[in-house]
Amino acid sequence: MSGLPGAARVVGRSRILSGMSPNEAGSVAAPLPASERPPAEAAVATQRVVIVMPAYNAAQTLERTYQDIPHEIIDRIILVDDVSQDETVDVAHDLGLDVIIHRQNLGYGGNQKTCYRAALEAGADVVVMLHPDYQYDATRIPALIEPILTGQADLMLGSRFLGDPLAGGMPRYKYFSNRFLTTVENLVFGLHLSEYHTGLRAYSRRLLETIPYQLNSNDFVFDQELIAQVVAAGGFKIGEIAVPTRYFQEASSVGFRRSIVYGLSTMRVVARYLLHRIGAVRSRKLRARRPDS
Ligand SMILES: Nc1nc2c(ncn2[C@@H]2O[C@H](COP(=O)(O)OP(=O)(O)OP(=O)(O)O)[C@@H](O)[C@H]2O)c(=O)[nH]1
Ligand SMILES: [Mg+2]
Repeated sequence: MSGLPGAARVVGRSRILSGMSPNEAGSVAAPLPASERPPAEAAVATQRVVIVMPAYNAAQTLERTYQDIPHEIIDRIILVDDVSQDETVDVAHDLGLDVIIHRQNLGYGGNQKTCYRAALEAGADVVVMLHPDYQYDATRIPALIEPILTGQADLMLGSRFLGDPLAGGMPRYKYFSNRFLTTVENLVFGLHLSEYHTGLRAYSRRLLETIPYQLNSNDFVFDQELIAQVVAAGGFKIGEIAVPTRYFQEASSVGFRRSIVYGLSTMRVVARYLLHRIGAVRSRKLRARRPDS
């Protein structure tokens, strides 16, 4: 399958192996003023980086997540609240975030639709999607977005499976089901990613403007549908970097039952992609093409 003409290329393997030290990733040197930088570097520095956080009951973890963000390279942080039952909105306001509040609970995918629309409206060149539950290390954001800023990638994933997910507390059933789904998705999509199920991702503006993510599910499978769309569109480059795994009480609401539903939904996405590729059942969601591909 890897020879499929439309398949996206995986880039960034070398940086994948560049270690996961949060300190190293967090200590990005202060940038020179734009006027003193070489043209390519200045072009990178003028790009707008927007972080979006799809939030649901994140009051306990939001501030910690926020504190790890490398603010010197971020233009804006947008939090979309999906009718949380706790003080998420108050905490977000106290932190000075841009807050959008849903009138009714739409779910994780529905929340991301609002996130990306708002980020594009805010003029983002690069959009980082970060879960506000402190499960993903925000100090890794500079390494995550660099390949997009320099035009080497359109989609970057923060992968826990380039490290040791079990040591970070990932439940064994999630570990094995993630491995299984990732193997199947790699086979069908023709990629060599180490995981597809991470809550730390970054997208180029060009990608978000091309992919009709508005057509996707409002549930957790949204993330998998989006990757299938990116692969189907052809020509977009996908990369990954290592991020540590962190599991703790407030960082995980998806239990065994919901994981089963998620796994089955992911298999359906893969099957739909296959049927679309062989021309048996064309899917509207998978029809978009990268403009210049
Ligand atoms: N909008 C919305 N977001 C939700 C909902 N449930 C969870 N989320 C958000 O989706 C993100 C992922 O959900 P989690 O409960 O953290 O999933 P998880 O158990 O960590 O998933 P694993 O990493 O596979 O263990 C979190 O940042 C939540 O804020 C929901 O009903 N609506
Ligand atoms: Mg979580």
